[in-house]
Amino acid sequence: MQDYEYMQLAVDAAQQAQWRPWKNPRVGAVIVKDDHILAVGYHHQYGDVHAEIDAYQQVADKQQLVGATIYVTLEPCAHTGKQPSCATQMLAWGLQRVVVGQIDPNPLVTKHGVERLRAAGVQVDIWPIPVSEAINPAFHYFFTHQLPYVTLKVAQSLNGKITAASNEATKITSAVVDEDSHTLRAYQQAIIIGSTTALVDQPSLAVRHVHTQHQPLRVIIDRRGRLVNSAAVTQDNTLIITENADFATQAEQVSYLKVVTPQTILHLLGQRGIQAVLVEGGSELHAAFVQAHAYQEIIVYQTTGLLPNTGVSSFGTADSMTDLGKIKNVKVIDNTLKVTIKREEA
Ligand code: AOF
Ligand code: ZN
Repeated sequence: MQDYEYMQLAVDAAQQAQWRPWKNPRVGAVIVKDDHILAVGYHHQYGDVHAEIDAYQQVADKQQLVGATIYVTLEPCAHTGKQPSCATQMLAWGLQRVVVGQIDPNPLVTKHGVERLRAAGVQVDIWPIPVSEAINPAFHYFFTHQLPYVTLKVAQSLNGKITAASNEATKITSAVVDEDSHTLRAYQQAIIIGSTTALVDQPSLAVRHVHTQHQPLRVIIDRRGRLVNSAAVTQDNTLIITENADFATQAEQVSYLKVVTPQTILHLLGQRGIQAVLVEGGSELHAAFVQAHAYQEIIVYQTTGLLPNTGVSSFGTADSMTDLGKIKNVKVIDNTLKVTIKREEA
């Protein structure tokens, strides 16, 4: 087999972890000797052993590693975090060659892993295509921009409405679609909603149907302070962002910003180390993020049901969908189209 086939195996292995590595990247590793695969490993879960070590542990006779090649989708780490440094551990294996899918954008690691291996005489080749970014868009975006990667999520009727009327919650998706959107939630560190959605829907914003060890932070945008005295103020794992200074002094989880805009919200969340956020609406909040070009991706669950034409439109308008970006993927889930749109960076 050729290099690219082994690297593809490593990518496939990385993807198996799905949402479980959470804010760690999904990483895969394949160990090869004399054109034989010795092991395939990946980073299973946030806090667990890294991909290289997962593969290493599967090689019964460690002698076989002498002169072997490892294909790994992300640069082996050079720091001690929840796990000891992979690059350092790998030095003892007697590897001949390490093929790295992409340099790690985490400044604790960037190029240090590669340098450590090269300094010990190991041949390190960097893959010409950024392999890891395709698997971990939020991880790479966060470390290159110090801002969260933003996904806007909307479920709409065939005529582009999200509810029958404002101040009314309308359920338009099926249980099967809900399971998919909970998987989407499981990848995030925060979910943002507006105050109207908080008051009308009172969504728990928790990940259900999908097993995860990490619930995303609930972020409620409440510029005026309409949620004073509401249950949200004492709900755990919640952050309320407001321009109302009085409100902000009343509870620890209420943060004051002089001006609340998508940019100031994202800046605040980025400072808290949040890499991936899902903006679940309502339409005013979605419209603000669209206008500010403050998103990387939009997921539209397009159902076949109809809501009254007088209902509330997604993104505040009925006809803006075409300007949102390029459609990258369309999938059918239980009679519903799941459309993935990526914004074209200017
Ligand atoms: C690798 N292989 O499989 C992963 C890496 O706290 P830790 O020890 O888990 O370290 C997390 C950081 O290590 C993470 O931000 C990223 O830079 C790197 N993740 N590195 O060599 C892996 N998951
Ligand atoms: Zn590592």
